[in-house]
Amino acid sequence: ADPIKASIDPATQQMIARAQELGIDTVFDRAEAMKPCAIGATGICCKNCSMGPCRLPLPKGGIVGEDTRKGLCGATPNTIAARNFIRMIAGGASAHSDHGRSVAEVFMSAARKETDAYQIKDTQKLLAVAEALDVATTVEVDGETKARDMDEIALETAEKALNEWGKSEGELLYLKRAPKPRYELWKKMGVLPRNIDREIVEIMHRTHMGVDQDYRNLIKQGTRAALADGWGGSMLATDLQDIVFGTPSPIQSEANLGIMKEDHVNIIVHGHEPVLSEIVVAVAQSPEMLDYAKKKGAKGIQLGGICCTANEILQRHGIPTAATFLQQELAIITGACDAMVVDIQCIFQNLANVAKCFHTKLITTHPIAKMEQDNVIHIEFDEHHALDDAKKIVKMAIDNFENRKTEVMIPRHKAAQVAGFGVESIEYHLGGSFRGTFYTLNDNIINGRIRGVAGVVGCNNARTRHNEGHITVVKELIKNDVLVLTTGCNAIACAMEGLLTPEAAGVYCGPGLTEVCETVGIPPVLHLGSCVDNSRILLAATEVVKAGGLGNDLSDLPVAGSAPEWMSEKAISIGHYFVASGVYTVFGVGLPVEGAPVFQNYIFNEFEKLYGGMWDLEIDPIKHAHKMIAHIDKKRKALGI
Ligand code: BF8
Repeated sequence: ADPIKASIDPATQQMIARAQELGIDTVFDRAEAMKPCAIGATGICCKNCSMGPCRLPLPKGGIVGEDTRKGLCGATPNTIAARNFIRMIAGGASAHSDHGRSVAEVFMSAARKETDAYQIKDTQKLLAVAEALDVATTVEVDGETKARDMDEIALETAEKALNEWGKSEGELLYLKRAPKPRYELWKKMGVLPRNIDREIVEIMHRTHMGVDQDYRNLIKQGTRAALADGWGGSMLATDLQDIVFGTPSPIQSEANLGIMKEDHVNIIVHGHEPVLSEIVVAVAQSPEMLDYAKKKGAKGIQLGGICCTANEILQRHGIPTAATFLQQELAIITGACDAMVVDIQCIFQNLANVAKCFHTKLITTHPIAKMEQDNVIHIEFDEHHALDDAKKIVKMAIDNFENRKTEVMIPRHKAAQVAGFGVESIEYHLGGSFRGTFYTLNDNIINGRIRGVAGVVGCNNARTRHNEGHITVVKELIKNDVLVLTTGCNAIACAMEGLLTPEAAGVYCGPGLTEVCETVGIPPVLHLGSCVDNSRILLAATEVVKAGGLGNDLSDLPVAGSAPEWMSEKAISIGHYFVASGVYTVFGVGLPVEGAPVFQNYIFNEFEKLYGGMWDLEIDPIKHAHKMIAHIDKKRKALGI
């Protein structure tokens, strides 16, 4: 691959060239060598039974007259694309929600006081979550209302939370956190999720050969499962992590491969669940381990994160971000990565092959995510002996410092960032002291200084130039006075580009947004965390509705969503719960619905009439941003502002 064509980031370009010099292939090379299947990429390959795969390509020149394409069973392109689409939602929703379940289990052990490693850190958040889960926070004693014992609240909250995955009747309790008209709409549409696991299982059933054959009914189940992700599994993951690890608040740090240090032991944590990385952070910063590292000839221990683990430990501890999704192999190719510790999701299997060329210890830690290569070490992490596991891992990295064999080459590039935003800190910075929560933000939207708010999120994708879509879309939005909320790998890309600093306002923003950012001292792009933390965007938007003056429902707001470089099934689930929550959502790269025009039209256009939000696809990043701005303007006009 040509390094310049592969990425806009100089550190990445430098490291791709380095990999080539060393004869190591990376995702960028593999993307050139293997082209995607055009039929699969457009959503019209059905491999749900072994009479197929049935491939139904669009005829050259498009459909003329009736669309007669069908699979062996008669499945139409719409049925096939809808089935594939909601199976992606099932994959994504299960990834977020199973992560949430692990956190709920850790929260339960903390509530039961079964572990030394985890405690209840944020009792404020615990009380808020308890309330949302219908857990009493007060008791009546002799006719007097008193605060209920915190341990009791924690225990009951943990039980109620865990119940959300598999309760036998009722509906998800968090749905009522949405604005009332939104909840009522979901009810009317028949899409209120019953429990998290059930909606995912039902997708697998309905998409089995010969079950649901109506694309409208299929996507309805997709909507239910996606809502169970956004307003269920993901939101619970975020909330319970905040309770156990602390709610983030603005914090300074740095981003890009240049955060690694040649004279330090470099430990890279990569994946998604903060359950392990939180403890690794604590252990790596302990005097005992620092002394040990110094004894072994290192100046200290440098921690760095990749993917959403990076976002989690950045938000809560200011640990610098080493890399986006597509740079993961490059972190090892620096020759300075003494250990890479991975848990779940977004981890390349090829890391093991790259690690073989270096001294790097690649450590898997999760029982559901192992690798077949024999140079990979598996240290299974368990919340009941979390500290011992973390010590073992950190010590292994330190012991490995002296084994570096290839010449170290760490790119010098890194950028400063301010991260750690959330509903609470937006309220703090953009709230009003008298008029309640999000008043100042609403006021600035109404007076036009802020034209609207965009959630720009999601992955990198080797099918498009690394970070180019992310950065172009975000810069175009802030130039047009749209405040950006970011998560996931978009947040990392923005950090690497220097967009997560208050100073970026004066450089890249339109006059209105510059004024607001400079007055309150915030960056024009607010980092809200990992991909499960997209739930923070839902709740922030709900606070905006509550603060008044901008309509009664999420679909009334001048907001839009975007994932310019998406690749994962999780992104589809997120996109769909944004859409079903009333948000116009644009994806880049391509969507696996293009081969089924009727289904595509249904979720791109008809959906707006049903949910107020709809999907769109735009590969050109400037046009992509302007479609979002046009939607924001349409909503402003409808509000009369
Ligand atoms: O959950 S943005 S590449 S890291 S999937 Fe993966 Fe995509 Fe990055 Fe986090 Ni989200």
